[in-house]
Amino acid sequence: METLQRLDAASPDQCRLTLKPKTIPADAWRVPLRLLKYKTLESTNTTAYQLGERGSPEWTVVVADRQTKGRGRNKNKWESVKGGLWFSILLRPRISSAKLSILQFLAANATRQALEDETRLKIQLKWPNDLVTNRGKLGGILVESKTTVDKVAFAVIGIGINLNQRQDALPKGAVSLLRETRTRYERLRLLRAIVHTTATKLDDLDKPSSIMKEWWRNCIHRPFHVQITCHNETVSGITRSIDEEGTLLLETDDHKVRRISEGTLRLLDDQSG
Ligand code: BT5
Repeated sequence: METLQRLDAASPDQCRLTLKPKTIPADAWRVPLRLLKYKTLESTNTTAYQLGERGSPEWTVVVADRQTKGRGRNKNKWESVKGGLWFSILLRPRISSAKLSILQFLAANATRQALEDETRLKIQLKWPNDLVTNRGKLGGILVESKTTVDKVAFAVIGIGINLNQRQDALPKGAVSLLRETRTRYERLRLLRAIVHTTATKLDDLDKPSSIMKEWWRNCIHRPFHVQITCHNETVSGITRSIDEEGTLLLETDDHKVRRISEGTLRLLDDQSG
């Protein structure tokens, strides 16, 4: 509580607490969730990270109606107007920092499954961190962490889902659940489903191969013709598989196998392969 009041005082315009933090009993949420709900934040990941540094317990969840500095990977901007589901889960996983990359895939699996169960819409995954339908990008995941030597002090799983925004409020190439299903969704119900599914799947954190198998099974570009851009290099080919660290195996157009661990992937229209 005190921590939050200090956060509020630090930036009164950006950081307004709209609901008293409360711990919801484990039997209702499967985990002892502490849900902190804000009207406006710069980024739920930033607030969750600050709370992590100040010793907040795991399963502290920060949700905001809108974000003024929502972010994706590599300083990409994440459009976060009112109507979407923007939240971050603070975890303190007992894994080595080398295994952190798996959390992003686990969170993507959990989010995909929870949303599909709730909406009946077919949702797929796009490497490395996107949730998509066949018409565009529905959401994304951003995992940030604090590590000491090879241990993880805490990790923040940031999840952004376009929920009830109309098409004209969405960036280019994006879709919302409203647009895809013509139904409006209750934000906290979906949040709860995603947190619940994440908690269930976390039991398997030490089984990276089953996490990656599930991810690959639901991947939209398996095995399609894609283009991947990383820094100033662009390479195209067929995505053949993904390994236990989330590295993509690409069979390039000139039939070499490349292992790609970061980049932005685009599906090519021809879809050979
Ligand atoms: C992501 O980054 O897809 C991860 C996004 C994570 C957002 C959540 S919201 C809660 C938490 N707090 C934060 O500040 N972040 C997390 P990336 O793969 O880098 O994709 C970013 C790209 O997606 C942008 O460059 C745009 O092209 C596109 N984009 C931006 N906003 C979008 C939106 N609302 N819907 C779909 N695409 C979007």
